[in-house]
Amino acid sequence: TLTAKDKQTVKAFWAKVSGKSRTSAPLLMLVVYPQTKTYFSHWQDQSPNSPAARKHGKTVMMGVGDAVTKIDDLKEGLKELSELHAFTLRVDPANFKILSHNILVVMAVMFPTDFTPDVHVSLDKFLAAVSLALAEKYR
Ligand code: HNI
Repeated sequence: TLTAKDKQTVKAFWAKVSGKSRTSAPLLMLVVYPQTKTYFSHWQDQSPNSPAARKHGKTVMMGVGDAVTKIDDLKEGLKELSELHAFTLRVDPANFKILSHNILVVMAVMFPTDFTPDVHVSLDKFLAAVSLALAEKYR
């Protein structure tokens, strides 16, 4: 579970980096884990750098930012987003782990100074909690 210190660490880190790293993690996911592209077959341009991919990357990272504001009750806060991914989009929840990993990698590379061991641990825990909340409606 996320401690008060984890929450504080995640909020402070996100406040610093949000806006500067809008699309990179979802794009990296499409490149490094090409199987995740199956969910985006409706895009005309399948390259990870296409306008649709960039726009979606931004949407997802805004979603993570929104989750930061709901950090005290992620299950309730992400209920509708979970329903969307479970029933409408039918995204395999294993992909949430893949995306979380890519977010950590991108943050570590882009913000090596701010990405301290404390931030690494707290952000990892937060993303796991977000993934769990998003997977909530699958059962
Ligand atoms: Ni996800 C749409 C947030 C992980 C596939 N996703 C969204 C939207 C948000 C969002 C916000 C837009 C909702 C709307 O239109 O109302 N997605 C998130 C978050 C995570 C996540 C916060 C995890 C941290 N999504 C994933 C993963 C996949 C994924 C891992 C697949 C690999 N998402 C989608 C697809 C859509 C989507 C597909 C619809 C896109 C479209 O073009 O219609």
